[in-house]
Amino acid sequence: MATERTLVLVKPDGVQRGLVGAVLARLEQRGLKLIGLKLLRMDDALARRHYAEHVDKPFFPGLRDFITSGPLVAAVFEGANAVQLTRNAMGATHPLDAAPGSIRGDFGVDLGRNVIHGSDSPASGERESALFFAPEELLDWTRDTERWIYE
Ligand code: IDP
Ligand code: MG
Repeated sequence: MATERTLVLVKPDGVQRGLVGAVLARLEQRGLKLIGLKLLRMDDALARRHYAEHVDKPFFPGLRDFITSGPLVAAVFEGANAVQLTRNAMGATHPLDAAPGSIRGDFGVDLGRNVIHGSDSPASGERESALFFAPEELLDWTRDTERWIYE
């Protein structure tokens, strides 16, 4: 099984609403391994790089204003199938379509306030992790519970 990395952001709405612990707990409890974590505020340049696929879309100015509006939490989780596991835990992009039990399905109601970002592919996970973290900020550590999470 291929080990993947995914970049997770608890967006400014999640930080403002005190949901950082609740959001990260779900991924941690699922069995994903945390290898990087920080609180930061995105600037316009980082927003444009992170959301490169969306910069020309009509909703980008609103998305940029929101994502740069205050602190967010950036985390990198690692594990087999980390990208898909995280996307499933997040739920659909619009909280209205997100299943109950998913993060967006439990904590959000509005498309532009959907609490969490997670990378959409292993390649995006690598690219986005490198935007937010220097190589030495992503820790290579041995988790002692590994054999109770993977057969
Ligand atoms: P994702 O976050 O589920 O990967 P994307 O399509 O990559 O969804 O969109 C990135 C983010 O841009 C969404 O999470 C949402 O916050 C915002 N967004 C996407 N589409 C719209 C829209 O039509 N109006 C406003 N915001 C949008
Ligand atoms: Mg996306």
